[in-house]
Amino acid sequence: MEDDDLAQQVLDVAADVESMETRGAAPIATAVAKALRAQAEESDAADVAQLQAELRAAARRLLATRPTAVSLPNALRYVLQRAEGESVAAVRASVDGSVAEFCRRLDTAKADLGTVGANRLRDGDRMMTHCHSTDALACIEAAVEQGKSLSAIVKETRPRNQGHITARELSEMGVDVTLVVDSAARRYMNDVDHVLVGADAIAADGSVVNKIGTSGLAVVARERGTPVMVAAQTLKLDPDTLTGQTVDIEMRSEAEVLPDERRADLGDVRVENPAFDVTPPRHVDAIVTERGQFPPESVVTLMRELFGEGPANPWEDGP
Ligand code: RUB
Repeated sequence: MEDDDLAQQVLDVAADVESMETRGAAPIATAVAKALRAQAEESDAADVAQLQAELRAAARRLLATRPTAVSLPNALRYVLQRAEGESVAAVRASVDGSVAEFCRRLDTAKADLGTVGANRLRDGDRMMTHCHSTDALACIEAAVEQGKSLSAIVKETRPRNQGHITARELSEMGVDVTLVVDSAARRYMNDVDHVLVGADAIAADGSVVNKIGTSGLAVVARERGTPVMVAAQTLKLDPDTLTGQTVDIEMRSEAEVLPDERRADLGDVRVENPAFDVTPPRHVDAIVTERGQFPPESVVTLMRELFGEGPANPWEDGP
């Protein structure tokens, strides 16, 4: 199936995820689920098999955008596994229903996770954050709503400075914010009570894949005895890792690190821009989810409960 045959919303969502116009696990998951719904609504498939094939093709296009964010395949899985029915209209209705249910669950999950995370934060605590995580911010927001007064050291998070979004949102919540460059993390580690980050994917062994720089931050935190808390909905659990696969780390454009006009001044240098890194479970104290908090080594139990022994890839065409 050619791109031309896909619903315009599928192509637009794919472009927005690729360019990071849409970013963060929940916004990505919501956008791709709704794009599948648009594909179902706009399709003029003659029969159920054709509509299901179109949905699989749309899912493959969406899947090709960002390789690390596991919320994306998990959202596609949720909708595709339920895209069944006796007629085209019935499949369409089931896609519509499952997208609505998926989005409802995401909202509830974020609120429940926030309450769990907030319980770890005490009045007067200071956190250090990295990147911008809606799950991490949900914990802080819930703590603020409980009447706790909090402050934060916010790392700017080169190269795309998502820390600026965190700084603005925390400050709007009434949190006292200090923005620092990434390399100042160790300098400020003695002044914080928690490192609080999100995750793009969590592997079966409890490793946390998050924005580049998280693993170094966790090492520094461990050196100083500062607890590292990872806020991540169960949507971030990567079922592919149950069968031994590793998480793909997205490499992004070199121009994000060094604009072309500056690069010419530096001569013949290689530039690399990995978007994420892997923090081993021994450097993480707790993974906070909507199902409660877990030591990283035990998330595998939760993963088996939610996904069974291995993943399904419902976007693949049959033999
Ligand atoms: C974002 C990032 C965030 C996680 C979690 O990276 O690393 O920490 O996605 O975010 P990018 P959330 O900006 O490259 O997508 O909790 O909002 O899902």
